[in-house]
Amino acid sequence: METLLRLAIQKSGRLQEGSLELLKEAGLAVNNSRDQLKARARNFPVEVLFLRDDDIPQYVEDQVADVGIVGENVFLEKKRRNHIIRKLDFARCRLSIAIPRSEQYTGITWLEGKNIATSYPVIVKDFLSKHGISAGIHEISGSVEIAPGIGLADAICDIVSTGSTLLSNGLKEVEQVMRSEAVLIGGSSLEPDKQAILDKLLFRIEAVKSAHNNKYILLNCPNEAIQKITSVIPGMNSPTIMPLSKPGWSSLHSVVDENDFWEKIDLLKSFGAQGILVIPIEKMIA
Ligand code: PRT
Ligand code: ZN
Repeated sequence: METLLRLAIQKSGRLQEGSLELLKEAGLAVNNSRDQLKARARNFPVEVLFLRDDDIPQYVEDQVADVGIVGENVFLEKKRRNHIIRKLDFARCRLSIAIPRSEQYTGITWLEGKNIATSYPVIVKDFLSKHGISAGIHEISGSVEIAPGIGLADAICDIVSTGSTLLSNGLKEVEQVMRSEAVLIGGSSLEPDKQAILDKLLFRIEAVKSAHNNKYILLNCPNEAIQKITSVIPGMNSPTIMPLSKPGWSSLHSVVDENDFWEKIDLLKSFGAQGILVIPIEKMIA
């Protein structure tokens, strides 16, 4: 029987789209019709299991799944025998403590002796004990943000993304407990043929992620500026330079990191670059 790497992803919710999108960009054709529990990629030895995110760390520990995609917050909360294989750079959010806007927050000691409602009791307990605070923790599984309003708790600890849920519930964020993003987790070590499939998948994920972080850049510049410009955008190896039909001018092609993109553009302009074109890269293999 053919060896398959079993990858658990969220069945429905905030991680599902990003997980499927990543697999698609990595070239895996996965059918996802509603109500199915698993799907075999048509062109890659991976079987995708669709599960509730909270259950994924356990399934990975029990080797029902070989690897899984969850939020870092869930990974930390579940404290299973899992490790992070790779951060995946989507579903970014933070886990924060929030209190009613009308309260005056005096620092972390404000929380001493208070009641905190959360779906993340393990993480909150760790955070409080790290700061020497003792507070009651009230575990609830959903709609945590309404707890202070109905008198269930003095504070909450929940996922924040834009902050609009807190705002519309009259709460303000006072402590950031952790930052989170989607992560690929694994359990115990894999048999060699599964590890080989995982390595192949990771290679593809790497190509997809570096493509997202880089742009292809084309520009025209006077020949005197080529050296200076090359020092700013050296590219993967070195830029491609082609003469323009206009004497003394060249066209230069390279790759630029998305993160310091705008600063570099300003610099390139000051060196005399013109006609700058920036194009997304589909895949990038160093
Ligand atoms: O059904 P299942 O158990 O699988 O899903 P779930 O309901 O437990 O999880 P889901 O789909 O809501 O979230 C899955 C993961 O997405 C979380 O564990 C986080 O790692 C990540 N994530 C990213 C978020 C958010 N952004 C987010 N905004 N998870 C939840 N929220 C919620 C938050 O709980 C709050 O209610 O959105 C609200 C806050 O959003 P803002 O934009 O108003 O601040
Ligand atoms: Zn969940």
